[in-house]
Amino acid sequence: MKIRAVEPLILHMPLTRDAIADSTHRITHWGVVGVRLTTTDGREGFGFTGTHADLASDRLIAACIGACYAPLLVGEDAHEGARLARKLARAPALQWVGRAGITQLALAAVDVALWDLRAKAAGVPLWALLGGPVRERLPAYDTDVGWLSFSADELVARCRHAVEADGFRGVKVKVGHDDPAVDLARLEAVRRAIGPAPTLAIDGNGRWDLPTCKRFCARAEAFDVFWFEEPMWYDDVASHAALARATAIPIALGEQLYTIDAFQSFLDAGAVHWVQPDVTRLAGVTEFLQVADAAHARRLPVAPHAGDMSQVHVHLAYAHPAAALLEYIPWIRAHFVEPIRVERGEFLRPQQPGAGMTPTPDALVRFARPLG
Ligand code: 0YR
Ligand code: MG
Repeated sequence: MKIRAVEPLILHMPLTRDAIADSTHRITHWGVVGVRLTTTDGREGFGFTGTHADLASDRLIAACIGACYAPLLVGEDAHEGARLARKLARAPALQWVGRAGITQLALAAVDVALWDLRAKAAGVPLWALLGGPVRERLPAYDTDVGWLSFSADELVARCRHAVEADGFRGVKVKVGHDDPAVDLARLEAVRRAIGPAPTLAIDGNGRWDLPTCKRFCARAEAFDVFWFEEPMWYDDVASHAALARATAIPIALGEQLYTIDAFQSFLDAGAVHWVQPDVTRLAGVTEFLQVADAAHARRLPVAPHAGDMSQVHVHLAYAHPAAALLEYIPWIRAHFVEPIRVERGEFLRPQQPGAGMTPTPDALVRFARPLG
């Protein structure tokens, strides 16, 4: 299964609503930026990272794939997964300029595409190639009901609908207003509306500082918060460790961490309880599995972050024993050959061979943006 061609791709897929915001970002499209690998025996493997559809930086990721990773891949046998992963991750020139940011997002996409090729060649879904399933059911939690851009009334109505009508066992609500009292009032209203049983997680997207988080958590504990995700700046291990000691609310993070080393720092410091690796920001499936194993070794649960809108993570979560639940955001599912599906609050297990990242032929044309 020799790699013949490496073709970078930029797809900008519109959200299923006009725009959404968290404490830090406001977006209208999801950026699906990555690669199509073609083999000499005619197979195609797809892998993508996830972005906020900023064309200028998306072009840097695509250019990195085309200029830096393609020469390392062409002519290689895609079956030699471990050797290739090491070759890509340790390429001297890229090690010098990379290990995070643009180069790592590019590597994530390439690694996923290689796994996609291998699963397709084996004729099985990725979860089966990885030895799964390890579980019968995979609960979903709904992120798409909790945006900061929703009014309090809309937020409450959507959360109630998610648990009462759609059968989700949990929701996630964004926090991070300038005045945390606004968030406390929104949380109180959501908890009152959904009742005591559903899980209620919150996500700060890194906006607040330690004193703000300590005061906020002392009051938020009354609403039985399932986890507080990215309460503070993404790389700040010491502050997260301090907050973890100060509050009964579990800490979740990982969507902005690029390496297993970064995860180890948080794990060593006792600064994270819910581990949230993202296959689109780590070095793909390869490093995702390493992080999930590291979490598992500490008996900590994994809840992957959906930079891939869970198209790949649904496979990984069905195959890894530490993965306890998975984020659901349905914006772009319709544009993949096998869309993720949630019924009565649980992800269905994918059935088609591959890693789940093959866009529909229509999506490949309709959402393509020029590479330069
Ligand atoms: C929108 N999920 C997240 C989205 C999401 C962000 O900016 O990208 O909220 O990545 O935090 O848990
Ligand atoms: Mg988040």
